[in-house]
Amino acid sequence: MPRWVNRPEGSNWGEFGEDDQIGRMNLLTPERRLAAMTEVREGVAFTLSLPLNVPTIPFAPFRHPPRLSAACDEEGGMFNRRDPGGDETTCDDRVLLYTQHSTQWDSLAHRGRAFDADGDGIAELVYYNGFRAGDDVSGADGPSGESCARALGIETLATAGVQGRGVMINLKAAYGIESRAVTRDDLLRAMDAQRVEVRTGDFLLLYTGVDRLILDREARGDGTPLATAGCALDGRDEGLLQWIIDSGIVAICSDNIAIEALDLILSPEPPPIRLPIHDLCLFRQGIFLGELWYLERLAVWLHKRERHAFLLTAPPLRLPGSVGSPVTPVATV
Ligand code: UVW
Repeated sequence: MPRWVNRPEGSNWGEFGEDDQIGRMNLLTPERRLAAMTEVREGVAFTLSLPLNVPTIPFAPFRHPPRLSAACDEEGGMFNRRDPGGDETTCDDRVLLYTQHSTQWDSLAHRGRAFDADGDGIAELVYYNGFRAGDDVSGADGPSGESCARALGIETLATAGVQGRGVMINLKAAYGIESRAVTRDDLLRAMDAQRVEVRTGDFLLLYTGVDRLILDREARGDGTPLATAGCALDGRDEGLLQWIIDSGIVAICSDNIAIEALDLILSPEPPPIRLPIHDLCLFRQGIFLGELWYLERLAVWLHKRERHAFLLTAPPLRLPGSVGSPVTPVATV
């Protein structure tokens, strides 16, 4: 039995099964993965993550750089001393990690909304495919310290084999680094100019140039308003939402903070749906979002060669119950 009687308009709930937890990632078939391998022509690899310890981004002041420290042994002592009676030594460490501080994946447990899934006139908080806040996504520490998603956690992505065809649209080359909410027409114009072909099963990467602003921010010390810099998708454009639905893409990733323009959430009177791209992708369609990726070097390399496709390998941590994960993606061209 599905977990819902009503499903939201524009959603694909149930289409991959009533218990499905990976959404559009189901479209990444063995055949499509094989086809992605043909995009590797030179064997050059690009690491697409920022350092995990970039300074706190002002828009998300509750997410902090990792706090790394030495692990203790059973007696509470530190490692890195000579083994008793031997010549060897060991060093271990531990980390307090905000999973969505730097380069990251959002799982489908990251954003849901109030919706009358039962058809009883009462809007409850639900996530993709009707999984419930509380029962399925607790938002609290579990008894053994595990948090926070009993369903839809990032391990569902980790075990889905995150490797396929990546395709980049270079929005910085098309529109510069000024703040711009990118509509469907803007996107299609850029794709046309760059001869980008998006296929079912693709990971869509949007390069905006915000990664460089993040990396240079401390050196410049100029308080660059990262939340509104560069291009970001315009979630108010219904045509763009429909394009995402029709495209067959399995994920959208970008070097900016949130993939989408943040005008609504930053406005003095925000509407009920403040992050419409998150709503469409994570809640209605099961399309994964990758934020704060480091795309600059790959974008420059592709642009020079008038290429746009590559093999992308980007598994998150297999951390059961986590709603997000750091990731160190690799693009091979
Ligand atoms: C924002 O910060 C708006 O996005 P996310 O929570 O997905 O990182």
